[in-house]
Amino acid sequence: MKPTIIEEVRARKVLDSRGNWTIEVDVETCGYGFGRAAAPSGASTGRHEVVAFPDGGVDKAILEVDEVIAPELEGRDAEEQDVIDAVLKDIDGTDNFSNIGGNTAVAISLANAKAAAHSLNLPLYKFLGGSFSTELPYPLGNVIGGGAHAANATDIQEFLVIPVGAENIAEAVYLNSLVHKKVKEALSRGGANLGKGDEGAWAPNIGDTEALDTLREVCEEVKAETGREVRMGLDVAASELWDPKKKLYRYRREGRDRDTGDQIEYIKELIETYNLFYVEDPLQEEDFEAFFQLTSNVDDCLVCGDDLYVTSVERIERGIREGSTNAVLIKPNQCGTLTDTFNAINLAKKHKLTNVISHRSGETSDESIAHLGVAFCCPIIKTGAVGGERTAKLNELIRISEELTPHRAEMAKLP
Ligand code: 2PG
Ligand code: MG
Repeated sequence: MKPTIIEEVRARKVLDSRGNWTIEVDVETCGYGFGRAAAPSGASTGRHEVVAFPDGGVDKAILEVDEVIAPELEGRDAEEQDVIDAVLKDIDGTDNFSNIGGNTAVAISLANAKAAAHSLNLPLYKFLGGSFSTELPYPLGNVIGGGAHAANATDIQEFLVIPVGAENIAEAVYLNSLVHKKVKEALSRGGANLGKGDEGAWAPNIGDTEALDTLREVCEEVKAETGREVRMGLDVAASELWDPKKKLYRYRREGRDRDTGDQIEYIKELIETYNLFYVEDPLQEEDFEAFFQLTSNVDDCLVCGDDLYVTSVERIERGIREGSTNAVLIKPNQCGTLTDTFNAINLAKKHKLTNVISHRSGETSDESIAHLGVAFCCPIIKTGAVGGERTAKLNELIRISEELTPHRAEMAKLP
């Protein structure tokens, strides 16, 4: 029998980094292949994401795996990822995974790929990417945050850094953590509180401009000390600020409302003032046109869609037609399967959009996205800067780079 034939699929509930239950799946093959994956979860979820869990929550999802999904998958070939993913869609029978849950699907889909890779004695990135997987993504990590990820902090959800001057992955991940440390020092000098948000970023009781000024100062300090450039970015998570009735972006802490035109001007101004490398979801998730207005008016800045696209091929196609962004955030659990994730990445790549593979705010120590980033040649990985569930991915990239070293372990080319 082929070593990749699935022998057993098991599901259990485990805690995520917010202390909520999530689903973890083990897949075993008859060639002693083993794959384990756990689903993450969002706090600022996009409206068009697939449904994370069915009615009845994680317990119902596990029951579904035991009674319906596992018997259907056992005996099939784990190497045929597209078939496995199609079976999951078939069993679910909806277009948003509301019956079995997108998180159930993504945990099975990833565990399946890992089991197939293991059966063939290959690391996941190599199994998925083959000889194309030779470069490492730059880590994009948030070091200050607020919005839906922390109470009484900034209006903007994430203040991010990317070590564009790093020469290798170890240096890159260290530079982000160095910024994180120095932000703490800078904030305590200024007397700000030092709580943390869901992703380990500092969540001080300060305004957006103060956060940006602090971060700029720290990036300059790091450059002076190490000679390496670290650029800044934002995840505005603008759908969280948007009031659909008033048609205004409401910055509660700042005490200011902005209409769509003001919002575009404001973000443009921030990009120019702070030389931002990256801006995610600067506008609300339904406004493809406003995204276009911004993207077509800025130079040298990645404008990225997260809630806008929710890793959906149809929505990315629309963004391409309308010129909405020049980058796409990729979160496997927004669409539910590895096949759909792969299709979204390929579509974006074909149209010269930059792919950013990403964690969720609620995470586990699952390191799959590090492999997906390398396998699918995403030049950037967004996965926080510190904290066990974040460093699980960052440290995995260091391990992968070691495996690549005899041939090449270069950093990806940034746009
Ligand atoms: C985001 C993410 C991750 P969440 O908005 O990009 O940083 O947050 O998982 O809560 O959607
Ligand atoms: Mg986002």
